[in-house]
Amino acid sequence: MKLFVAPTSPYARKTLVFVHEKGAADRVEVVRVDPWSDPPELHGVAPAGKVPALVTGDGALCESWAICAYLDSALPGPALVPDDPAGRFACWHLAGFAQGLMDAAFSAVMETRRPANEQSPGWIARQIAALHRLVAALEADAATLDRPFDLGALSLATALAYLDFRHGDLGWRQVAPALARWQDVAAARPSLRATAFA
Ligand SMILES: N[C@@H](CCC(=O)N[C@@H](CS)C(=O)NCC(=O)O)C(=O)O
Repeated sequence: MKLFVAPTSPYARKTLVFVHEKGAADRVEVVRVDPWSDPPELHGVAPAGKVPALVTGDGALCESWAICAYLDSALPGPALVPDDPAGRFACWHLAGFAQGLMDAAFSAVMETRRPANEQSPGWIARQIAALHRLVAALEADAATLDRPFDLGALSLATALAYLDFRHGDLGWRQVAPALARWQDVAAARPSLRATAFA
């Protein structure tokens, strides 16, 4: 299998962390591309032109959560999407919040990359407001994070690492100390250390 990634993409990093947590890094060929330069090899498998994209014997897959869900059964290693209904709900609940956090954080960064006269301060403020709401909700529920490091947890750890990487100025650690403590433990895992943003 081939996994197209970019070194600063939180969505791509989520899939890389997932592969490492499965203990299956040797089963996936990682192809680094710059999606913003429109590489034909990426467009050939992922017409949307986004990373991550996974090429499998069954065909190509896009969307980080779909790639992880597919890899959970396609790769050996521990199940990272729980089978039991309660565990499964908790996993997808957290994965959804983490995706929202990534979307808000990434979208705010992308807006600042546009030419100055095309940027919308209102749009950036809307994304940052969503980010703060998500961090507050996660902090309020931090006690529930004491659970297996499944797809939901690794998605959250990757999203929070992206906040540290791109939004350190927002001070999320100060307003969410329990979440920050959880993140410090998660960030020390070999899967997170092996996939740092570059
Ligand atoms: N919802 C997608 C988001 C993927 C995404 O936005 N990837 C960015 C990099 S972080 C990208 O490749 N953007 C290129 C583009 O929009 O042209 C996922 O979860 O995989």
